[in-house]
Amino acid sequence: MNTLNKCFSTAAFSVLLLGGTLSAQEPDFDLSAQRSEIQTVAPVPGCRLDHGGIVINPTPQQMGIDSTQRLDISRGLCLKDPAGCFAEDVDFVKLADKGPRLEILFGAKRAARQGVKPVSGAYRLTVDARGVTITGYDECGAFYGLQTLRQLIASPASAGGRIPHVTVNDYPDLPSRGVVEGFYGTPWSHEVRMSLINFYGRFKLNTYIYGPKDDPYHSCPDWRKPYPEQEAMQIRELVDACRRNRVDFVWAIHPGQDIRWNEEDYRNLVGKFERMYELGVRSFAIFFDDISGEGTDPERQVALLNRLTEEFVRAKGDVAPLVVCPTDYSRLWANPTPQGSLSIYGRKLDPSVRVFWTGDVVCSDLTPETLEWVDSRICRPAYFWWNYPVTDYARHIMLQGPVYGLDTTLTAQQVCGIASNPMEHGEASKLALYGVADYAWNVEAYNALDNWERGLGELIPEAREAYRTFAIHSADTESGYRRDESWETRTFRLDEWTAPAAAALRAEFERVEQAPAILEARCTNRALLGELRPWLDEFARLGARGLRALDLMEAFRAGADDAAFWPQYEANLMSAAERRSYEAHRSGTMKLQPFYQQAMDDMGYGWMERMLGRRPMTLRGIGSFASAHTLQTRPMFDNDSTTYYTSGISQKPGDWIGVDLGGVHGVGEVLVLQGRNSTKDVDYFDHAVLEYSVDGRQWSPLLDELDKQYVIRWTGSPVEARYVRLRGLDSKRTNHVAIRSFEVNPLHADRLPARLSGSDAGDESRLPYAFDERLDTSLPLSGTLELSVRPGTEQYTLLMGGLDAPVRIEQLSADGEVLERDETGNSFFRFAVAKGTATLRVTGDVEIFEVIAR
Ligand code: LOG
Repeated sequence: MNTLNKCFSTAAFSVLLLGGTLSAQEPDFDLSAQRSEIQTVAPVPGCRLDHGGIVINPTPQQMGIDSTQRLDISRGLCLKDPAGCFAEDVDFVKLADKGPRLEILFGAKRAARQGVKPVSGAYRLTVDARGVTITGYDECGAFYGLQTLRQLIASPASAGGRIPHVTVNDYPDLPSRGVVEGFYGTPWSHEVRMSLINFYGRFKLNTYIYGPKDDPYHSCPDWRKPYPEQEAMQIRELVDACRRNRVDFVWAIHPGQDIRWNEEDYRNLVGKFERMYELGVRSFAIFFDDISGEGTDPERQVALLNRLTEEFVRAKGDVAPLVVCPTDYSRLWANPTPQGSLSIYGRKLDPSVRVFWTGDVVCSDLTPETLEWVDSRICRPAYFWWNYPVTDYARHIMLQGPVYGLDTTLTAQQVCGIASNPMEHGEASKLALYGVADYAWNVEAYNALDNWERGLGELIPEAREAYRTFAIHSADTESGYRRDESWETRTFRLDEWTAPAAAALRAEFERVEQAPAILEARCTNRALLGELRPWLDEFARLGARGLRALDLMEAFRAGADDAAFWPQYEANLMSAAERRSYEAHRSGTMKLQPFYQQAMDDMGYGWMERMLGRRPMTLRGIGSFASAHTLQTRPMFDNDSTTYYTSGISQKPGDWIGVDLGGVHGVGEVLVLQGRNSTKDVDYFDHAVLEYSVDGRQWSPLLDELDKQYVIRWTGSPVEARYVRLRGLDSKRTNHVAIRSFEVNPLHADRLPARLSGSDAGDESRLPYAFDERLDTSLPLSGTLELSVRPGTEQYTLLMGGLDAPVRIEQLSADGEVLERDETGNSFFRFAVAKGTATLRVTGDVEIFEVIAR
C-alpha cells in the first residue's frame, strides 16, 4: 500500500507587482510606493497535489491505496444493510444479488474492534477482494463511509468499474461543520436550499443553521408569529432533506431588537419554538447580533438561554443543546473585562450552550490567538462563525477564490465547530463550502490551493478551465477582508512593457474574454450559471478591453500617428454606463481592471503631453490607508458626487487622503466632499486640516481646524503644489472615511469662454469636460458649441467620439462673417486657425472629449 499526494507544482507566483511611476521621483520618497498597485494581501497557502486519480473531499484522515489490486463492481454490488438505514443512500451503485458485497454496519462496539475513532461521523471503509465494508461509529459515520465510496467510484482511478483496493480510517476533527444562512439580502430560494443540503451531505458537513436576516419570521418584527402555511411546509421539507443527509437543521431566531424581558415574550419565544418543533425542528439557535437597546443585556440573555435549556431542551428530551450568537461576537467591540458579556456567559451560561464568535473583526481569519481570547472568557471552545464567502457588505462582488485564513493547528479543544456564512448566491457559494468542509473535517491536512483546484473540477467538470479563469480573477473583496486574486498574472505599466510580458498577458486576457461563452455553452448547472451570469457578462467585456489596451500599447509605443491612435483609444474608453455596469458586477479588481485603467491613463496622459506640448495635471489618489493608492480612489476624481472612495477600515488621528498631481502646479482652488452620500454620514474626518506640499514631506495648511465639515472649499492666490491632502486631527471617531470628490482647480462653466446654443444643445455644466485636459471626461453635444478664439492660437485639435453624422466646424470673424467652413466624419480633427478668426463653432451630435488649442 502506498499513500499518494505529492506536491508537484507550486503555481504560486509572487504577488508583487512592479510599481511603475509616470515620472522620476526620489527613490526613497515614501509616496512613490503609492503610485503602484502593491496591495498587502496574504497569499494563498498550499500547493496543487497529485491525487493519483482519486479525489476524496474532505480529505480522509488515513487512506491506504493498493492500485495493483482491483475490485470489479461493474456488474453491481450486493447490499447488506442489516439496520435497514441506507436504501436511499446507495443510488450511485448498481445493486445486484450476485455481486460482491457492500456491507454497511455501525455501532460503537463494532467500530471499536475496527479501530474507528469513537466520535460521531467516524468510519472505516475497506475495498478488497471480498467486497466493500463500511463500519460507522454511528449511523452518520456509515453514511459518510458511503460518501467516500461514492467519490472513490467516480474517480478516474476507478474507470470501468474496477476500483482499487483501499482502506480508509476516517473521522472529523471538528464536531460541528456547516453553514449559517445568516446574511442580509435576499434569502436563498427553496430550490437552492434543497440543492445545498444535498451538497452538505456529500461533503460531510453536518450543520445547516437557518437564520436569514431578511426573513421576517426569523427576526423583527414577526419572530413571535408562526410561519404562514406555504413557508411552514417548505421548512418541513428542509428538515426532511437534512435528515436524509444526516445534517442538523438548526432553526435560529433573532428576537433581540424588540424583545421585552418579561413572561409574555418568553411565552412568545417558546411558542414559536413549539411551532418549529411541530415542523420537525430539533435544534435551535438564538442570535443576538446586530441589535441595540434592552435586548443586548447579557444577564437577561443568559437567563433566557438557561431557562430554555431547562424548560424546553431538556424537557423535550430529543432537542439538541442551544447555540447562541452573542452581541459581542467580535473582538472589535467585545467588552474584554470580567463585567463584559462574554465573561458573564463564561460564568453563568449553561455549559451545554455553544457560543458563536466571528474573530478579531467581523470578517476575519480563524487563529489560535482569537480563540484563546474568547475561549478564556466564555469558558468553552467557541463556535466560529466565519463571515466568508458572505458578500452582503459588498454586493457587487462574487467570491470564487480559495478558502484560506483558517489555522491548521487548531483542535476541537479550541474551536467546537465552524459555520460559514455564505453569499446570497447559494450555488456560487458551493466552491467555498467545498473548502470549509475539507478544513473542518481534517484541519491539519487542509491545503487551500489544492482544495480550490479540486473544487473547480467538482463544480463544473464540463468547463473546469474556463471556470478556473473566472474564479482566479474573482476572489478579492477590496474591503477589510482582503483575499488574494490573479496570483498567476503579471501585469505591467506602459514604461515596463516587454514583448514576453505582453504576450503572456494577452494570452490571459484571451482566456478571460472566452471563458464566459464556454461556460454558457457547457455548464450543466444552470442555476449556478444563472447566478454567475451578470459577472460573466462583465468578465467578457473586461477581457475585450484588456486585449484592446494591449493593442493600443503597441500602437502607442510604435509612435502611432495621432489621427490613427485617437479613434482606437476612444473606442476603448469606458462610458459612464459601461462603468456603472462594471461597478455593479466587478471582477478582476486586483490586477486586470487596474491594468486596463493604468494602461489607458498612462497612454492618455502621455499622449496629451504630446498634444499640449507640456504635461497636464494628473489626478491620482494617495493616503495613509492601504486602499488609498489603488484604483478605489477613482470615484474622488470622476466628477460624480454620488460615487465615493472609502477607506474600508477605521480611521485614526493622523490618517489622511489626498491627491498627487503628477508634478508641481499652481493650485488656486480645492473642493472636497466628505461622507458617502449625505451630510449626515458618519464616515468622514470630523476634525481635519487641508494641506498642500511640493515634496510630500513638508506640508502647509490651506484650511486649518475644519470642524464637522462635509463640504470643504478653499480658494486663494495659487500656491505651488504637487500634493494636496485632507488630514484627520484629534478625534474620537473610528468610522471609515469616505470622500465623494477631491477636485483641484476645477473649471467653472460660467468662467469659460464657451457657450452651448441650440434648443437641446447639451448640459452647460458639462462644458468644462471639453477643456479639462482629461481624456476620460467628455461633453455630450447636440447642437452648437461656440467658443472665443484666444489671439495667437494657430491650430485646434478636436477629440471626439460617437459620430453618427458629420460635424460642422465654422470659423467666424469678430463681426460674424464665416471665414472657413469644414465638415468631418472623423473623431480626430485638426485644423489651422484662419487669419482673423474670433469665434469657433462646432455643430453636431457628438461627444467632445477635448478641444486642444495650440
Ligand atoms: C452579521 C451577519 C452579516 C455579516 C457580514 C454576524 C454575527 N452578524 O456585522 O448577519 O452577514 O456581518 O456582513 C454581521 O456576523 N454583522
